[in-house]
Amino acid sequence: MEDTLRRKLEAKPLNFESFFSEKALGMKASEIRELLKLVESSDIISLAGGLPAPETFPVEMIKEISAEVLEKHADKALQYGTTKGFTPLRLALASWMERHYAIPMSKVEIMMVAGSQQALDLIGRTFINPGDVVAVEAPTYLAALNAFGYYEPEFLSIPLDDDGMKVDLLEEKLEELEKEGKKLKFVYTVSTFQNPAGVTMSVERRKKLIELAKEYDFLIVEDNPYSELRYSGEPVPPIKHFDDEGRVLYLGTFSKILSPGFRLGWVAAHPHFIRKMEIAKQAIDLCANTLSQVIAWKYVEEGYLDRHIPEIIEFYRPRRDAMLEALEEYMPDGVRWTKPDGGMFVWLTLPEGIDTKLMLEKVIARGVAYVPGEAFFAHRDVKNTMRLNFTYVPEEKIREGVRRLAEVLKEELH
Ligand code: PMP
Ligand code: G9A
Repeated sequence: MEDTLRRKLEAKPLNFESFFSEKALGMKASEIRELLKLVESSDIISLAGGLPAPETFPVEMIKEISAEVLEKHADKALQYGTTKGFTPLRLALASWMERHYAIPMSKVEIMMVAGSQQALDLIGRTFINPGDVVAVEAPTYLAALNAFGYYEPEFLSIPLDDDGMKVDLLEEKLEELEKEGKKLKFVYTVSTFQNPAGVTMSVERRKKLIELAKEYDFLIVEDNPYSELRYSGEPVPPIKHFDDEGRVLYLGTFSKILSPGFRLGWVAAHPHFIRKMEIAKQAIDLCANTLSQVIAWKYVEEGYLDRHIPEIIEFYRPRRDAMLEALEEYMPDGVRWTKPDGGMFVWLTLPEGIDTKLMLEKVIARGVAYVPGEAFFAHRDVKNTMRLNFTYVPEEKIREGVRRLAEVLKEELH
C-alpha cells in the first residue's frame, strides 16, 4: 500500500490545477478544520475547534434507543428515505419547536439535512446568484462564509456588539443599497450565543430585523445551533417566532444536543422554499442518514432530548465560568472579551497591532490552540481578535490554557 502511494507521488506530476473547475480553484480550506487536524493528534490544550465534550454524548440513551430501533424499525432505518426526511421525526420536531419556541410549525415546513452545514450550502445553491448581496455579521461563522462564498455573493459585513448584530447599521446600509439600485437577498445571523462572538441578539433587534425584512423585501437565515445551551439569563425567542410571512429560514441541528456524529440537522421554512431546497438536495445525497433520523425521532418523541438538555447545561456551565474567571485573572490590560450566557465561545479583542494569526505559532509552541479571528470576517480586515472554545477541555485545562495564552500576550505587548 505504502509502496503504491510512493510510486504515484514520485511519478511525473500531472498538471493537477489544470483539471479543476474555476469554482474549485477558488475554494478555501476552513481554518478550523485545518487546526483540528493539527490538534487532534497531540496533547495541545485545544481552545480552538467548536467541539462538544464527548462526556455529554448520551451513550446509554443511544444504545437503548438504537436497540429498539433495530428491533422494531429496521425496515425504515436501514432503507433509503424520502429527501425531505423521515416523517415521524419531522412531525416530532414541528411539535418540539411549537412547544419550545411558540412557533406554529407543520411537517411540510421541515426538511432534514446532513447537519446544518448542509443547509448552508443548500441555501447558497437555492438563493444566491453571483453578485447578490448577502449581509453577514462581522464576525460570523466562517464555514457559512465558505459555503455561501462558493456561489459568489457580495458580502455586506454588519458589526456586532453585546446585543448582537447592529441592526441600525444594517438599516443605514439598506438605504445606501436602495440608492445604488441594489437589493439585499438575505441576512445570515447566528442569533443566539453567536459563533464566534458568543453574543445574543436582543429581542428589540429581532423585531426590528423582521420589520426591515418586510420593508426592504429580503429573507433572514437564522442559524440556531446553540440556543438550548443556556447557562444564565432568560431565554429569548428565535427570530422565526416573530415571522408571520415565511421570510425566515430557520436552521436547527442535533450536533450540540445529541451528537455531531449523527450529522443531522433541519431547515424550517415556508413550504415553497423547502420544495426548492428539496430538489437541490435530491442531487446531492438523495436523503439524510436514515438510521440517524429514526434514532433521533425516538430521542425527541419520547422525551429523551428534554431530559438530556439540562444535563449538558450543568456539564458546560462550570467550563464557561472557569474560562471567564481565568480571563479575569490572567489577561493583561487592554484585552476585552465577551461574557456569553450560553453556547460554546468567548471572543477576545486584543490591542491594535497584534496579529493573532502570526501569534498562533508561539501559542501552539506553549501547547495551546485558539482560532485567529481574521477568518470570521467576510473581508478578512480585522487582525487582533481570536475565538476561544470552553466546551471541549476540562476546567483545569481551560485555566492552564488561558494562563499560557496570557503569558504569550504579555510578551507580545512588551
Ligand atoms: N452553523 C453554526 C453557527 C455552527 O457553529 C455550526 C457548527 N459548529 C454549524 C452551523 C454546522 O453544524 P452541523 O453541520 O454539525 O449541524
Ligand atoms: O468544523 C467543525 O468541526 C465544526 C466546528 C465548528 C466551529 O468550530 O465553529
